[in-house]
Formats: sequence, C-alpha cells, structure tokens
Amino acid sequence: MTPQLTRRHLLGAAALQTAAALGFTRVGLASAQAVQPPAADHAPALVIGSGYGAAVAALRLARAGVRTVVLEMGRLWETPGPDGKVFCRTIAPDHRSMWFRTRTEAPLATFLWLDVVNRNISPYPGVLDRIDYGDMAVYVGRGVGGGSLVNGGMAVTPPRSYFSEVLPQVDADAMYGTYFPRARSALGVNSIDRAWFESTPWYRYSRVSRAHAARAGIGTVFVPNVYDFDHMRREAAGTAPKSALAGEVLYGNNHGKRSLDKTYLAAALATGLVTVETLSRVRAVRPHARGHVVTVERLDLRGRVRATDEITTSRLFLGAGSLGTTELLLRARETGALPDLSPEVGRGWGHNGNVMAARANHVWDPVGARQSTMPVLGIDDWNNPTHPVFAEVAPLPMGLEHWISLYLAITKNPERGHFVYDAVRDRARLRWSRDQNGPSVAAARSLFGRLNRVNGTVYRHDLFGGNRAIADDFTYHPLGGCVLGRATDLYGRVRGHRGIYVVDGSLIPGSLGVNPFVTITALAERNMERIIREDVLRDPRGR
Ligand code: FAE
Repeated sequence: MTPQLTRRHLLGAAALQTAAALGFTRVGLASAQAVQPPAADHAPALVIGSGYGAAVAALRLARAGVRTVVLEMGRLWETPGPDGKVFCRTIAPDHRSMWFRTRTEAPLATFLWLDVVNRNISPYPGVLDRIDYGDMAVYVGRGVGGGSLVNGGMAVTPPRSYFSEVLPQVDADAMYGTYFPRARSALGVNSIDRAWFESTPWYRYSRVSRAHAARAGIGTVFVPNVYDFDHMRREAAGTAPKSALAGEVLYGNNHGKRSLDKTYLAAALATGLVTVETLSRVRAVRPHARGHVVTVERLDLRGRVRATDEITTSRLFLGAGSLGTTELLLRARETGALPDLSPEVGRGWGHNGNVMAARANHVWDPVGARQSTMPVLGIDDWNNPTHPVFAEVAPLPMGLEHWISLYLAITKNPERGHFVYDAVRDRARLRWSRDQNGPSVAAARSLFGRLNRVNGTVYRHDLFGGNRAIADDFTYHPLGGCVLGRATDLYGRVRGHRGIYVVDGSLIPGSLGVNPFVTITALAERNMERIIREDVLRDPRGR
C-alpha cells in the first residue's frame, strides 16, 4: 500500500495554509520550508502536469534516483473549505467546482428543460475545467492529480484486438503481460462484489439497463474502478463517510476514490526526490545550454500571474494532457522556439467517439432514487460490425426517482481533428466540426434506438440543451495531438529536439474504444521504463 499524499508528511499545516493563501505552493518531503517560488532554478528532470502520464514519469524518475520537479497549474486539493470538506457537492457547486468561472458549466445542463443545474460561482482555481473550441468542448481536471480528481474512476483495459488496431507499433504481449497489470496494480483498481451489486439499491439503475440490453440481445460487462468498493459498502452500511453514495463526482470525491494523489504521486513524493509546485502554469519551452528552459507563470487564487520564472532542465516530460501538451509544443514550433518539431504536432486528435444519451423508462420500471456515482457496468456492443459502441451505464444521482437511464457511449469514430496556433491569442485552436460527430451519433442512435424499440421506451430530450437526444458537443476523453510514432518516436521522445518526452494522452491517436486512463498509465509505464534505461541511466547528467 502506498502512503497517502497528506499534509502530515508534506508540509506543516500552518506552512501549507500560508502557502495556499499566497497562491503558489511547493510540496515535497525535501522542501518543507520552501514555500516561496524560486527566482531561477535548474531541475535534472521537469514534469509538466500531474495527471496519469505525469505521475508515472515522476515516480519512475524518482525511483531511478533523479531529482524531479512537477509543475501543475491547478492547486493541491487537500485543505478543507469552510464546510469542512475538500471538494464541494455536485448538486450544490461553489467556487471550488470550476476553473475560474462565474457560472458552472455542467455537462447535463438542464432538467425538464429548466436551467436548474448550474450555479453562479466566484472565480477560483476550481477542480474541473471546460475548454470550448466552438463545435467541441473538452472537460479536464485541474489540480494535483489531473483528471483523476474529477473522473468516474472507471479503470478499463481495452480489448486487445482494438488496442493493436490503434497502436500497431506497440508490442501487445508486453502491454497485456506487463504494463497493464503494473498500471492496474499501482492505480489500485478493484471490482464490485457481484452479490452486493445484485442486491444493493445503489446500483438498481445499472441492473435496469442490463435487463433492457438483454431484452435487445446485447450483453453487458462489469467495469472495474479505482473507487474503493469496501469503502462504498461501508458507506451503504453507515459506517464510513459518504462520497460515491452522497452524489459526489465531477467536482471531486471527498472519500473513497484512489485518485493519483493517493497512489502514484504519493509514492513519488515518498521517495524524497520529487517536488510538486502548484498554481504553476507553463507557458513556453525553448532550448538552453543545459537542455531546455521553461517559462512558468505563478498564479494566485484569483488567477493573476504573481511572478514569472524560468527553470532549466536536462530532461523535460510533458504530461499536461492532450490539450495542454499539444498546445505547448504547437506554440513552441509556431513561434520558432523549437523549430524542428515535427509537422505531426497538433494532428491526430479525437474525442474517443464520446457521446451521451438518456432514455425515459416506464413508471413501473424505476431506476432508484439512490444511485452510486461510480459506474460499474457497460453495454458491450463493440463487436457490432456496423456500429461498434461501448456504453457505460452512467448515474444520475438527483436524490429522487426520475426513471432516466443515462449513458456515456464510446463509439468508433474515424474522424480526426487538428490544432492550429492562434498567434493573436497565443493559444491552440481545435479544428473539429460538428459533422465529424456523424459516425458517433449514428452508432449511438443504432444502439439506443434498439433498446428503445425492444423496451418500448423513448429518448429524453430535456437534459443536454437544444432539445437533443444525443449530446455530441463535449468529451471527457481528449486523445492525441502528439501521436506516438508520428510526433514522437515509439517511446514518446519528441522528434526534432532531444531531451523532450511526451507521456500523456496526447500519444494515443484519438480513439481507444474504452475509457482511457488505464491505457495512458500503462503506456507511460512502458515508455518510461525504456527512457530511463536508455536515456537517463546511460547519460545520468543529460546535457
Ligand atoms: P490529465 O489527467 O488531464 O492531466 C494533465 C494535468 O496537466 C492537469 O492536472 C492540468 O491541470 C495540468 N496542466 C495542463 N496544462 C498545464 C500547463 N501549461 N502547465 C502546468 N500544468 C498543466 O492528463 N477516464 C477513464 O479512464 N475513466 C473514467 O471513468 C473517466 N471519467 C472521466 C470523467 C470526467 C468528468 C473527465 C473530465 C474525464 C474522465 N476520464 C475518465 C478521462 C481521464 O480522466 C483522462 O483521460 C486522463 O485524466 C488524461 O490523463 P493525462 O495524463 O493525459
């Protein structure tokens, strides 16, 4: 069992609170006294972001004896707010919910067409961000732990045949024999007890969807999760504080979830060689005599830039997620800072075929007022020859019976988007048009249309805005932008500039067939093992 990333073994409580009040915080066993930003610094290894790929990089570098600094633009989610909780409630969001917004922007915006879901909030470095690119919006996590803080915890290993179709250059034997098991173990993946699943009111909504799928001749599979199911059962028994059973998801879980701050990042910090600097947003990268130099903006809790620092590094690991990593490299190429980057940077982006849909069930077929927020069941129609779909049965925990079956469908969509650099606004823009969602919408309609026909049910049109049955304008699964074997070599080494590595979801070319974090973690494990052996240990000082 890895130690937890807690105030006790990081900073003293007072120091952490002072630092949090200042904004920028530096956490690490070796730097308990250091709450002031360094003016200029050198790190043997620098990791940008603290999501899945970044967390693997930090741990494996530290275990190889390399002092590593992690720069994360979000905050450390460890200090309770005035209500005694670290994260706010999903149905009563406050400033902690979203990244510098005046109003929340939840994926399910309305109920019965009424604007009753979103709330006005004060701007703050909240845990969930939504990046709007016109025809496509992307939800991402912000904070130490990245997407692991906000996601549904579903820890799915892709079908081997589809993995090999997507990443044919990667040795599937090694992935399925070594790196997927390593990732699942380090992430703390576990599965629900089947007998409890069958009997508990908290998963009635899943059982209802399973029965509907069975009537249509379609199978379901259990989906593992990183939420601790023993804890969940204690929640149900009233002997542990409630989180999944208190409607918490999307804006963070106060209990039960093994997010990265409790697994990989805690283990990395426990080495004493890793320092995490929060509210530290990397803006630029350029070459330097010692390798590369990054420009990092230190944010305060209002989002203002308090200071801008430069940190040099011998080895730079980009783990800022599909959007963050791609934007950094695109900006560097287009401004001439890293002119030799591949033209492939910015290409090969996809949304993993994500669409959402909801069905209205009969009044005699209730889904239950009590719903666990952690999904455990998927409708598996992936082998459908014309419209492959893997549809997770998602919760809608409103605390009342609503007879709604909600789904996050992952479809096989061959369309890809690309990013262009907008020099005026100094940001990446995604080129993705609504019609590119056509294959996903058709696949979802095929599956849910069958479920509706066989069960005599209909779509709900009141949840996603615009009277739509299928929500195809946002994704939780951004993938690609710096694709493995194209913008990088086969292990994530960036082409054109030695000493820069991509470690996150931008390596995966747009589609995976299942939820991505287990694969992002396993791929990072594979790539880091090779990079440490061939680059770090052979040349410990870098350049
Ligand atoms: P990610 O986890 O996004 O981490 C990137 C980190 O970099 C973030 O902490 C950023 O704040 C930080 N960052 C970005 N730019 C900068 C910068 N310039 N300077 C410093 N820091 C920066 O990257 N996946 C599953 O497998 N199962 C699920 O159940 C699931 N549910 C989801 C539910 C929601 C609501 C969302 C939003 C996502 C969900 N996902 C799920 C997707 C999953 O969380 C996502 O694929 C991974 O988090 C991506 O991992 P990366 O390492 O690529």
